[in-house]
Amino acid sequence: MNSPSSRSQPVTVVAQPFDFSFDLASTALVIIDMQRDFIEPGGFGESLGNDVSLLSAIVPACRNVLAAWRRAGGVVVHTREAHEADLSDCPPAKRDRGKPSLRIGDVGPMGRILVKGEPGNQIIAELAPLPGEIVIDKPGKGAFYGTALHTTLQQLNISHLIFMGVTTEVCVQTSMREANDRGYDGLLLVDCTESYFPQFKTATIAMTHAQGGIVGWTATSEHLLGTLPA
Ligand code: C5J
Repeated sequence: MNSPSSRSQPVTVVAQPFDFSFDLASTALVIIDMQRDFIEPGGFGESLGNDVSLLSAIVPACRNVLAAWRRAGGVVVHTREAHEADLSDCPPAKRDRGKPSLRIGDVGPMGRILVKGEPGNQIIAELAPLPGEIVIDKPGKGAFYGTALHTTLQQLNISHLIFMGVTTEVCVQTSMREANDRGYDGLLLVDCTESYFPQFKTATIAMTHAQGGIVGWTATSEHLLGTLPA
């Protein structure tokens, strides 16, 4: 990890709708819900009838960014969509929505669906959190709803967020919008996010950077990596 003094140079990423500038010391990499429940067969994603193989395609790109960000000494936040074992934080409306073959809390091949501590609720091995990295268990789609994320980021003087993860139009977009409303500048890495519906990913990217970046910025991981130490 680099020393804090080498982390204070502002850098600029080629992005849409215009360049995104950030200072590593005040920027966090936020990795949304790269958990087995969404990416591997037998989890929540598949129980809703989705083809989960689409999502695993982004893992190598996410891994590259995470490795480079760690080398640079940047703050890393991992989130998981995760409920208490007694489901006290899961409204019946959420549990019943979509009539999934396995509902939240039901026992599936990877343990109880979207329940804290279960095998399926763990972040995939390729992106597993390191000691000291922030892990946020979130009961909603957005990373700020019902969590300490905003307080934690404020304590670290973080003002800029770089987003990766799944799914683009659900938890990633919701989190970016929540961040935007709280005053953060957010950048979405387009090759490090995926949806079960390719057209929804395309639409989310477009609506994020439309109207002068009404939700935030979008860029490729290649452009971000070009700004980080090799
Ligand atoms: C969904 C998520 N799609 N992480 N969760 O239910 O996007």
